[in-house]
Amino acid sequence: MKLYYIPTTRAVRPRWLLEEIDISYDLVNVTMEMSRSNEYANLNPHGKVPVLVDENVTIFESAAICAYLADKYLERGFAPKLESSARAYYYQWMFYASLTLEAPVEQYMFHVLPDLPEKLLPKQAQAKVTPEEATQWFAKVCGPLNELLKDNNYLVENSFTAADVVTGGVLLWALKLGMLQQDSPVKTYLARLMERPAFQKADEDTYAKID
Ligand SMILES: N[C@@H](CCC(=O)N[C@@H](CS)C(=O)NCC(=O)O)C(=O)O
Repeated sequence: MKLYYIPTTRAVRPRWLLEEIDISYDLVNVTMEMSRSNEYANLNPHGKVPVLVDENVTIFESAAICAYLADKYLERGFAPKLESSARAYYYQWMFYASLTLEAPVEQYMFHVLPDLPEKLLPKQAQAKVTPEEATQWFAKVCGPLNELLKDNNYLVENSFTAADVVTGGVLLWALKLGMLQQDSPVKTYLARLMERPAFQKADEDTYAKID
């Protein structure tokens, strides 16, 4: 199994889950030059990370990779069983993290790191909202998370799943960008996730080298 990877990017999410599952994998460090090559376009037509290659499967999108891995190693308990109604909430938080929670964080990031390479989103669509607006937007979308995490340690049946990896990965960005200033159940939850040995193996302090 090969994970195409750049440190501190969304590629940290599947790496973290691979560490949780505790299987061996190869990490391929993708350079910007490599990500623009025709060869890499065969792996991900958008030239982005992460990509997972697992025998006959080549898959992009960080949340999809996490969902794929959690199901492939279902016996490790990182996804509810197919027949379980908890599966509905698992999907909810996976999609929420990728679509709803990440949007204001990405907009905020465009202000803090304006020179990050971005192959798809036109420049004028980046940082379209002010940092203050992004912060307010983020606070609103954190509402249901804060509510749930008042009484729970994890998102689905109070047990750690890939939905925590994807959500934690987005919150990690928010923390590193300085968006998580005030104490909240969400901040406590992230601190709990960051104590996990698998998280610590996948997380890196330094931002990816951009060439
Ligand atoms: N929705 C995709 C986003 C992938 C993505 O934008 N990856 C960034 C790193 S976080 C990237 O490769 N950027 C390089 C570029 O756009 O040139 C996912 O979650 O995998």
